[in-house]
Amino acid sequence: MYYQKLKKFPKNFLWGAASAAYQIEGAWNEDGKGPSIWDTFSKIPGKTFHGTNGDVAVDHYHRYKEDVDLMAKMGLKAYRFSISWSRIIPDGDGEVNQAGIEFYSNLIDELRKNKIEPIITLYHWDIPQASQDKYHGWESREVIEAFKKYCRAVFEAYGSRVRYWVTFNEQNVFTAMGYRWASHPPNVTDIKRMYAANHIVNLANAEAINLFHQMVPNDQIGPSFGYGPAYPITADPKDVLAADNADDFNNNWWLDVYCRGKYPTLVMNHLKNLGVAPTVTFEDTKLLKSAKPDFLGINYYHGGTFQQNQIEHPDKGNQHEKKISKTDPYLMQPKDAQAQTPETPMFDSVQNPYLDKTQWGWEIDPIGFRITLRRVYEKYQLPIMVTENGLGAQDKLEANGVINDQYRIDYLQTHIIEMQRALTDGVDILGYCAWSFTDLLSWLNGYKKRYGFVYINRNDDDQKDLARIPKKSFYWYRDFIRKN
Ligand code: BGP
Repeated sequence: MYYQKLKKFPKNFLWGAASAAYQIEGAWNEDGKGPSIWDTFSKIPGKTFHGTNGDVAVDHYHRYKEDVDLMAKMGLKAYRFSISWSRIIPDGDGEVNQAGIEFYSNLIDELRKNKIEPIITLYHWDIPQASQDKYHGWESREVIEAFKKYCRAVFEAYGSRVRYWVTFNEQNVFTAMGYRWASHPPNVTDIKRMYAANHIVNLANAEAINLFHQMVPNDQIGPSFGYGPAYPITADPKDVLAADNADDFNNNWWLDVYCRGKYPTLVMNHLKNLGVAPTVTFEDTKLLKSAKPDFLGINYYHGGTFQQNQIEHPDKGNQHEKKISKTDPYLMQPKDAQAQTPETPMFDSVQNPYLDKTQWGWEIDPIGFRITLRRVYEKYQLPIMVTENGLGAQDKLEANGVINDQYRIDYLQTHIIEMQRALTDGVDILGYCAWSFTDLLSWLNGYKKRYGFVYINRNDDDQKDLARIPKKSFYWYRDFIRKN
């Protein structure tokens, strides 16, 4: 690559960290909160790692002041968190729960007092159980009105104090995990239902954006997408085509709808041929086209590498090692069950021989981050907010109270440099939220897989004292933010 002097991050760049309600709050049934689908699902035996759940999580609900205090000590400029819908409207579409409104109101005030920009996610996977029961959750159009009612309540309560809003977190992940693999609620394995629910979420996303623009005209809103660049394993045009197909199925299928109000032709045709395409009315298309996000949230962990499918091309033999993981939500083929992925004859997911992996087998690919930012920006021309990026690892609390997570520092540093290269290339980036601020509950990996700058003294079967202990990466990020 030719030599380029790196552009400086702008003064108002939002150096942040992120979290999600179910993964940190706890207090699952306190102060009027109703149960969400995760409260129910995590209690089905065998569904989560060692039966872990978010009943207590890291008790952020009771310790938010201590947590914000640590954020301030770190010099954080932004904090992304999600609102639990069933704390605001416990039964999904009935009365607003004032105690719920108050909790986030206090959190926002605490953040603002410390000059930390709140970034709110409206939906990080936890629809009220009541809406699931009453409307079949995202499978029914009626849920859109309920979602709008919840949005209206929080835009009204916090609109004047919060400038950045995320509609849906990783729609690609929660629909696939929830409806294809049954590894998330609502525990379904039916791709026709998955594509139908996904379409309803698209409509809800568009309605939320339009409502926001009416109610909070000067601030910004957009979805957060779990993006992975698609690489072909070789220069064989058949592999290149496979990677193109994967890109369409894994990325464009959502991003085109968010940014252009239209499903990509190839995937739509394929789904129609398979008889699993969603029903899209004329009115739907009008709505999707009318909603314009102000920015795109990108969650980046890793990409995917693809080869021509072995069923379609048996002559090729199986040269490349297939990728299979039961707990990686970014994998199109987490289980070797072709029946559940009738779309995938168009591509096979394989290991990338050039990349190292995390303890959980996720590829570590900082350059893929630059590729991500450039591809997405060039294609959709929207400012990008990096809403998640980070390393899950088994951290060790040493006898002297130190957590030496140099590997996390290395991970973040290499990714941030690639982000700076993308910025230098010309990508408009608003901020970077590392996943996560404190350690928290990993949906399917319990409390063992840690991401935080702050260690939480608990494990899967023992809540211990939930003490907050800054890791080495905490001080590294603090110094990094100061310098930048
Ligand atoms: C993203 C989610 C986060 C978080 C992260 C790490 O998909 O938006 O909520 O969980 O992935 O995933 P995991 O905990 O499975 O390692």
